[in-house]
Amino acid sequence: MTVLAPVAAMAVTLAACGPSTPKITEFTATKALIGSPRNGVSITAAYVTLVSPIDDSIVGVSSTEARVVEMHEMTTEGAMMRMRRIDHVDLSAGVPVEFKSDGLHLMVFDPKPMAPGATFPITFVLKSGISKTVEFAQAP
Ligand SMILES: [Cu+2]
Repeated sequence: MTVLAPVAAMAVTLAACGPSTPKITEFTATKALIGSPRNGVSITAAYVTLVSPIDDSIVGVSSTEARVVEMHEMTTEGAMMRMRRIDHVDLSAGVPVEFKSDGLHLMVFDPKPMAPGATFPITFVLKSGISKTVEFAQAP
């Protein structure tokens, strides 16, 4: 009976090394959320936290489900909040970069309608050549 325990432990170890384990050169994405566009509104914002294992730079964002996706930066000038489009975002190895409502964010233009509970794909292209599609959940 005692031989069963090591076998079970090995099965758990193997499961942890399964195909879902990210490659070392891939960035990780957490807290990926997109706002649901309201009726008649053709723009929405998306937020995510990215961590790259290497120094890299985001040089492109796009979605098969939207006409255009842009990276924007929010700045405060006096009492005015302004946002401007930026063409790249640098990633330092291991340092989280947050796209959030009061800083860097993603603007999604003309998104296709989202079914309830469906995720929304946004593809990030990095300077290193890595590209990855992140599935964004609909914000509550
Ligand atoms: Cu914006």
